[in-house]
Amino acid sequence: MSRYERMSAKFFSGNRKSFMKQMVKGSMAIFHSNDVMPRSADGHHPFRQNPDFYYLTGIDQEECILILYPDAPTKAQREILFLRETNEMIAVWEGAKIDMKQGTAISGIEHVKWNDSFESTVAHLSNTVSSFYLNMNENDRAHSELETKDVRFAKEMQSKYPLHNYHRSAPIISYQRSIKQQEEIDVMQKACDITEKAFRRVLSATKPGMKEYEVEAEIISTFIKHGATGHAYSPIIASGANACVLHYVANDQVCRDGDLLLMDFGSEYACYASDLSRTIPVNGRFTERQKEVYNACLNIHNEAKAMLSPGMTLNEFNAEVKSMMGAALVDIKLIDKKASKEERMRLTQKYFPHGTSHFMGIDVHDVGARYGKIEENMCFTIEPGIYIREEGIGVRIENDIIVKKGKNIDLMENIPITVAEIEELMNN
Ligand SMILES: [Mn+2]
Repeated sequence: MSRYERMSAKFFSGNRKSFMKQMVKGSMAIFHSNDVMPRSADGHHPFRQNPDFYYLTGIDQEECILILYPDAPTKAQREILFLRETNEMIAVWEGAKIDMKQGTAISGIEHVKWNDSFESTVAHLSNTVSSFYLNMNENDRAHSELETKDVRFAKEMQSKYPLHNYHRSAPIISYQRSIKQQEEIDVMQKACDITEKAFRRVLSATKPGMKEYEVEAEIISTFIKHGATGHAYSPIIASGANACVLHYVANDQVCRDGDLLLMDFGSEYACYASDLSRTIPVNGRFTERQKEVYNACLNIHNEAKAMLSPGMTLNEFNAEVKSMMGAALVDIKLIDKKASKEERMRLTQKYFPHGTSHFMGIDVHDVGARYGKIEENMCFTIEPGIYIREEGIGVRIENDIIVKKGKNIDLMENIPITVAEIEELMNN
């Protein structure tokens, strides 16, 4: 059972095949499910599958393991999936887990075993391989005190098999995941469409005097109603000057008449993210100044969207948008025309202190090479913002884009974005 329409076993098989093609001879790769993260007492946080494990298997369940061994002695040992067996206790408290037949149907892996035979299987095959590929979260923005399943496992393997060679899976699979296939684009489109529904709901529900969390409630209710797992990340619902706090997630203030409301939220569907930012007037009408700032940001958004293309690096692209923003900030009188180049850069950074784009996919800040060249079918957000603390104005406008050699695909092109569209929908 699954809340979402499953992706095809063919997709997951293809991902494994591509990965195996890049392994060195005589090696075995091992991937794990994520830990179930403890909360407090006997509670735990909602389970979130390891993105690489999901990408290779489609199995959205804890305590599962994958072995890839392309030149194994027998065909049955080339791909082995280990699942958590349902016992009487699990059946009563949690319900049935994925069984072997379902495991094959979901992943396309013929050879499925229970996870209690994993260690003996590795021991049995270990003397036929010279190296292991192990996985780790190598996201360059990650920082955590916690030791993940992958790190614990790597230490365990290295102490058990100290004479084998070890390779990192992350560089291979990160690159694979950064190039989106049609089936992934379809799923992300679905996530974006659910996000659109929530935004339209917000446009008709928002009124002066509402609490920010009441707006948040409209969003999550729409997400769940349409089959999303929930939020792809903590939603930001920031009215007035709160919008100038980039990661504001308290969402507990009153939306006041005359203020803008900046929202950054996205549904997660079938383990894939969407990521939207919109800024609307709480009372349904932008003031002249708000309109001026909003349209400056929207122009940059549109120009950046058209400019993003294969061949440039993400850093080059971000730098280019920054300089476009510098000019826009002169137009809306936040930077003096005669300011020196250094002064202009300093002030641009003050009013637009973040990058324009990040990779998106299974994770909202997805894997991808910051210093590599942008390629066709990579997915990025485009999210310029202008934050004027002294005026209590913060604007960010964000869509999700698939890079194409010709015109890019905007997965959010149907989501209202102009001043006229937003005002009309808020007032009818
Ligand atoms: Mn984003």
